Amino acid sequence: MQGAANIVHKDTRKLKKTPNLLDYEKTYKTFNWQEAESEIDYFKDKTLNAAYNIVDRHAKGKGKNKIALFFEGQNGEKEKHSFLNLQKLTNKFANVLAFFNVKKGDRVFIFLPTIPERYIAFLGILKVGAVAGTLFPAFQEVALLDRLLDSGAKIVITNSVLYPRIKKIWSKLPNLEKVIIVERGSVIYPKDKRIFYFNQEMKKASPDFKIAHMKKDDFAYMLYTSGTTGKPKGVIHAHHDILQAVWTTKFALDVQGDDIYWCTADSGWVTGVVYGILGIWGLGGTSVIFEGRFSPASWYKVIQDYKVTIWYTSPTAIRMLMGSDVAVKEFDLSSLRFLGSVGEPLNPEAVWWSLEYFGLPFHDNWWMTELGGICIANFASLDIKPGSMGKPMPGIKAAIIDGDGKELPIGKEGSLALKPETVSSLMKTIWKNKEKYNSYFSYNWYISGDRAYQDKDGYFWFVGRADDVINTMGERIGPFEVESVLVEYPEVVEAGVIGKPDELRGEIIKAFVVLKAGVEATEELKEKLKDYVKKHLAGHAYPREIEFIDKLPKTRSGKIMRRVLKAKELGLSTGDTSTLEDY
Ligand code: 6R9
Repeated sequence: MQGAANIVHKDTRKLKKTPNLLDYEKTYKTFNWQEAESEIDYFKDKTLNAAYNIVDRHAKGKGKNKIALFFEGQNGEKEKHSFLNLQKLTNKFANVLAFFNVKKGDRVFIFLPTIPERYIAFLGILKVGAVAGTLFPAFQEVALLDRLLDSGAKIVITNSVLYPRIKKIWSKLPNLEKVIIVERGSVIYPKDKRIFYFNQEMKKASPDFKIAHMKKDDFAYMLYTSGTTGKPKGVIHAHHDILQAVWTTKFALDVQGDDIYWCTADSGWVTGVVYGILGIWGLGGTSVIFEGRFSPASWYKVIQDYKVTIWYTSPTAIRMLMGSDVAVKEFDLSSLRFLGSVGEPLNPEAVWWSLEYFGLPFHDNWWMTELGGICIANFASLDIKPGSMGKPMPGIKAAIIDGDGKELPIGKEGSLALKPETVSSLMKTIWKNKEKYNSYFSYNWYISGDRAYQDKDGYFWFVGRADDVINTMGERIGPFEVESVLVEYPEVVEAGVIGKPDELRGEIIKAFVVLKAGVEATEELKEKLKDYVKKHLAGHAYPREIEFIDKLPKTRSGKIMRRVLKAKELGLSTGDTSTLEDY
């Protein structure tokens, strides 16, 4: 592999392994999702279960003793589970849920750090046919209440450290019947008849379970995601969505038989679900799960100790590694053979840096929670144009369109859209919000909300979001969610929140805050407001910058014009302000 001019050229004969997808053009022309079905298993009655594909089918055959999961805890404790073992544990947990009367379609949420129980719980939920919801451990009561109330979650699985946040809001959650506390680490036993303990229940449960037979489009998991307005929306994915997860893990992440794979994403994020659970185990691969905190040394050590070959991470993490003094040379990272990145634009420097330091380039890829799997990618066999998201996954039709749904010519910037019927893992609905679901589609296209263009060689280039959604450290945050929490603070009248470009984090959250008359605008108050958002919404969704202003720009109908705030912040023209209230 060599970097010449602006392209990373690949010679596939020189790669450590021949890529699964060797001839992109040919495969793109011939691939179809019907034939691709051979990669997943159905029951005799033509139903399926994603968890059967993820665990049970591998636990049956020759690979039953293969390690599915290597776990390293925050205190260095180590654990490993074969597929056979994972089958027993997930069956047991499915029995626990069945005993608690969890039925097909019930929502069960997981609020845990990166520990094996999180994965066991997720798969147990799928096995009973319930809908699994995942939550970031950074969530505080506002974020939790929004999600647990809207979804009507029946059971939450958490631990003693996180449980107090649930306790605070439980009285507002009429559907929440029980909480299961995982004992790993320290455990407090609150006196409450509605609380149960993971290991205690698992001990009583049988390792045999009759897995639920699900229809293709029956719901499997849900994830809340942010838009410009309103509360987060519950994106629903089905059991059959495993098909795209498996094929993209094969093609876009190039996972093969004996690879050791590490997806660093938290399962509160769609990447952690699809590529931390569905894809890798759907293929029968070995995955590393690391609970420890991020630091360049701790991450390099994971790669070294577990001889990680495939590493899927995000641009902010890569930039933090680039900015650190910890020399890559101090570690033996020679096991690595393929690097992937997702979540936000991967700047070209990051690709050149990784080529220099790891001898391998990062492969950027693009998709969204709603899409359920990678849709555009830099593939192992293709040259990389650093800064580009790559080409469409075989099976998927992507295009740049104008406002009338017409495809734009090469080089023209427009709306990045996909033909919905070609995205096998496309969301099935938005929970209790059909109107929102319908709003994603027009002129027979799925509209991503991203602006992009395609070059003459078919590579897609990201330009920006078409809406006000903020992408900080790869995480989508709706300005409205942050504004809502800020205005709860007694001294605040109103707030407008934008994403401000940031070299490390992609964007940071910046809040413009209007204070009540007579309140002094101090630095101390800024810190208090930051803390307030951290404590009530989520540890990572707080405004790193706050500016006090007298008045927010608003439309005549009273909507905050975040576009104007942003333009002002960046020193750009404010554009058309004819709908603006006198400003
Ligand atoms: C998987 C995931 C989706 C939004 C998406 C876009 C941004 C994702 C990107 C990227 C530039 C990439 N995004 N990948 N932007 N280059 N390679 O990230 O899902 O959290 O739903 O976010 O993230 O704006 O529309 P999700």
